[in-house]
Amino acid sequence: MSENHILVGQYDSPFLRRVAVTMRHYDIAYDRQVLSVFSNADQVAEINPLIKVPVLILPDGEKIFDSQMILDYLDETAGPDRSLTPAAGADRREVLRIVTIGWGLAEKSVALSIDKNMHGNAPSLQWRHRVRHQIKLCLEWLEQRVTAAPAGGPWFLGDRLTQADITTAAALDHLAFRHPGEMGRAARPGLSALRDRALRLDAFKAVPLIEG
Ligand SMILES: N[C@@H](CCC(=O)N[C@@H](CS)C(=O)NCC(=O)O)C(=O)O
Repeated sequence: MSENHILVGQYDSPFLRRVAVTMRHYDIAYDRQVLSVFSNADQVAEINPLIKVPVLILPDGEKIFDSQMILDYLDETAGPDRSLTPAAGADRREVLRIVTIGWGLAEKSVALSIDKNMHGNAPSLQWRHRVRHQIKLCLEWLEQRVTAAPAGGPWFLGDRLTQADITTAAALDHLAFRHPGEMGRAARPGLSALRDRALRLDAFKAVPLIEG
């Protein structure tokens, strides 16, 4: 058993990355178990029957699956004064609303990668078209939200950094790296600025998308 938390998975997962950035932000130390869901599938299956990452293993051996469940645990551990998710009310609903779309954007970006890597011989063009359309609509929605931020930002909630910013930046960085053609960078100045700003945070710099 480890004294530290153990984070299972690779930083190129936008789901794992938002968890790792959040742990850095909260100063919660962790060790890594760097496993790929494809090339180390049997080992990941022993940890999570869904063969998915991230998984967080607590110092007492308890496992938490799914990035949103892990964030819930981390917010509780950090406490209400430091939590990146507001405790109640309209701010909480707005952050969770943006997190849901940012998290969904990450899911669609990963789906497009799996499609390109695994369905190359038998692509479903109709399905791919649908995912690309979902990505475009999520980007438009997020751009509108960040442009309407209180006092012009710099974050979704104005001057307060929240999980909405971290999740969205992790999703945008995955999309920009894996599928640059989908970003429409020039047409999304608000999101480009948000991503650039987030990547300059120490917590993000410590968690590079591509390791080594
Ligand atoms: N809802 C999950 C999604 C996690 C997820 O899909 N992770 C990818 C890696 S980026 C994965 O494990 N894929 C393997 C699979 O779905 O079979 C979360 O937010 O943690």
